[in-house]
Amino acid sequence: MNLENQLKKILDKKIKDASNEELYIATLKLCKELSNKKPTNSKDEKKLYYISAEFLIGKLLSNNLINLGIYKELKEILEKNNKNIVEIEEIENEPSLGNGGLGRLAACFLDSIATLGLNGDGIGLNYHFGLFKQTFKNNKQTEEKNDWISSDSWLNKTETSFKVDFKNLSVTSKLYDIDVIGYNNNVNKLHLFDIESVDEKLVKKGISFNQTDIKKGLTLFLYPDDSTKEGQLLRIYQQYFMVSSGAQLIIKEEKEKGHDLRNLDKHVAIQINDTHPTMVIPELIRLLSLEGIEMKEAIRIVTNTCAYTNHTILSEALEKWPYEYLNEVVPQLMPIIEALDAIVNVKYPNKELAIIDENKRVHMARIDMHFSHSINGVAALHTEILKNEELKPFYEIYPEKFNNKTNGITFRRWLMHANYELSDWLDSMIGDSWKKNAFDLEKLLYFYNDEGALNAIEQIKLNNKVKLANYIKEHENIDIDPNSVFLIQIKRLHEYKRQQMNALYVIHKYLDIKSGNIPQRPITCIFGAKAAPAYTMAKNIIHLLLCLQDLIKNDPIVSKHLKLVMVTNYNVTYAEKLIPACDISEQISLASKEASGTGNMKFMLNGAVTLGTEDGANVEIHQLVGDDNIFIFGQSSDEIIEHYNKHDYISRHYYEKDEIKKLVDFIVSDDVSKYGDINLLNDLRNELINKDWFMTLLDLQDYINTKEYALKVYEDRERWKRMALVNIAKAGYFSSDRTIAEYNHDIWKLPVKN
Ligand code: 26Q
Repeated sequence: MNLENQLKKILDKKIKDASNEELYIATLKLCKELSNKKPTNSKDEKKLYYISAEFLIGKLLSNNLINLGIYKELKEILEKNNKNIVEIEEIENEPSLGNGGLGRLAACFLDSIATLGLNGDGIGLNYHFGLFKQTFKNNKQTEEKNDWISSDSWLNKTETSFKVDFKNLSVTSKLYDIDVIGYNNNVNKLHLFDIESVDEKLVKKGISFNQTDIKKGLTLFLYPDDSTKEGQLLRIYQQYFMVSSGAQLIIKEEKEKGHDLRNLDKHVAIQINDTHPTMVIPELIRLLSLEGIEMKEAIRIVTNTCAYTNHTILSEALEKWPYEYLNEVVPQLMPIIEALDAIVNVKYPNKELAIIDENKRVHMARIDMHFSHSINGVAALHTEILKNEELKPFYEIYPEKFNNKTNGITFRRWLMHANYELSDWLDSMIGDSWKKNAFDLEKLLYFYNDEGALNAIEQIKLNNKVKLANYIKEHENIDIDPNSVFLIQIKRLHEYKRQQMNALYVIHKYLDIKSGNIPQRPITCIFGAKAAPAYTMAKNIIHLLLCLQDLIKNDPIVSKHLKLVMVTNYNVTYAEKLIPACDISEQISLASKEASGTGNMKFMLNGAVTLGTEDGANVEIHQLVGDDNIFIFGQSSDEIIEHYNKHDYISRHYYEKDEIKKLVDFIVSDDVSKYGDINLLNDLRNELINKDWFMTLLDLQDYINTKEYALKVYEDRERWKRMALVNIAKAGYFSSDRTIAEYNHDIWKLPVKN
């Protein structure tokens, strides 16, 4: 049956008579039907389980249509009936199952694992209200529950269910699956566990709820506030619930395949995405012991099965749970954690390596490093810093375990879907082999001096800017000029990412315009960021951005030349609109602090030029595009690490320098504070002057100078178009297909088909 008839059959009416809602549901059902007919992997193959607290998958409709190979055909059928696929896509709620880079990486990885035909499923949790929905009131961030699950969703209820025991209670886990459809390939699963007894009514106002009601509340939110003991215990409940359900699923599947659990490491690979799923190690050891395997042997099997990815070097993000908290929730794991600690202590009597420290805190990453066979960082620089600085004592004892896997992104979502105009144009110029072999994008270099090609790149960018301007008008009620230059910083709000430095640039530009220096072309600075609800300084930075947005909007002179837009509730869907429209990609973290970044790769792929520090994967972008196609500023990671070691950075010294003082003081001027809360602005200013742990003022002048230079180069349109072309052409390395092929070759060793 052809596609049109299939759709009509599900709809049970004519396409032209159906509403967008009806068409969305019908298309969703159609995808599920087609997905069911796709091949799954053979039962005997080795299988990967990618365990992660986050899977920031984004909307799935268009992605699934693309990967099923029917997007274009369906779009045409709908058009013929006067329907617009973009409007139908809007019906879908974006799943709120992640927070930032780590979660989006997990989603890109699932796409690539399925696309490469590898046998690998994801394991995570089905958070009913996800992270949170961000709104702004009085120029401050407020949080609301994100009620994303609708009656017709991609979640498929299964019959699979497990009992998960805690110290004082037991819960039943229920498994929901989402199909992960590979691009022209087979189908894997994202397994999301939920508690049977979940009760959404527990949440009364905003995102607050009784955190001690585990039976009702365990799967309500991702990263519930952990500023209290109850909050921390809830996180432990969540983590154990995830890994215990996951471990039981793995063992069940192995038994069904008739595999001997003593050969688990031959049949199964487990990737532990940061430390949140670490308890899977002691839990699997416990379960194997219950199956009659001797403890020592169980430890060997689990170590050979598990591999750990580190995503951060910020010490506050490395999880350390008080022994007593773990004991209060999962006492059954404690003898195992004690035994692992004892093994380590005997072999390596070095406090830095101990799992349980002198303050009786359990270092989760240390469990991972001792009892898995692979430890990887997520960009070349990051892995080097892990080896030589942060995890040095571990590198010394386990050099063979350390390896680098530079992150990647799926080009299906971040080019074919988000920027179909560029994608189609690339097909017409260089063929479509890049969709399976991303390095083929380099063929574009052939057109380096081709005026027609360069103009096409510029025109596509302009079209995307017009689309974004319309979207921002509709969603934020702010007018932006598509002919202005778009500078975009979109990522979680964190001091190390230095959105505050960008805000200080905006102040610089504001004052410059006020004093009569009119920029050659209007400048549009766009931000998108959520702050963790308990992270006060991050919220203060958002407050400053929103106040500046108002200040500029209400200034009839300045607003002709400068705009600041802080988009509301930045998420994957918003990123898909912002990234294709960007001219200058802001990647301005303090060198050594951003493990990799993946937004930087998405921008590059879409023809934006990076303005950044030598941090994370920016280093590799720089190497690929060369000095002429990127704007680098700021001190190097070696210099920064030295400042930390010598304690020689004193922000006040930088503050005292003339222009910087003026910019920092402007934060608390009447001009700004009339739009907000002077106390919050004061706190932010004081932080910058007296502490500035992430060295904003150190790099500020260099940042301002480099940004001014980038804006000047932007006016050399011929040069800029070539820069955009080189960035697109060199982005192939950042395909997550390449990353996943490396994980598989070095760590998982699953059979590769075709
Ligand atoms: C830790 C302790 C207690 C509570 C929460 C956490 C916690 C939560 C989330 C720690 C870390 C995260 C998320 C980290 C993350 O997203 N890291 C990003 O991972 C990306 C993919 O590798 C990198 O590109 C980014 O550089 C890195 O910041």
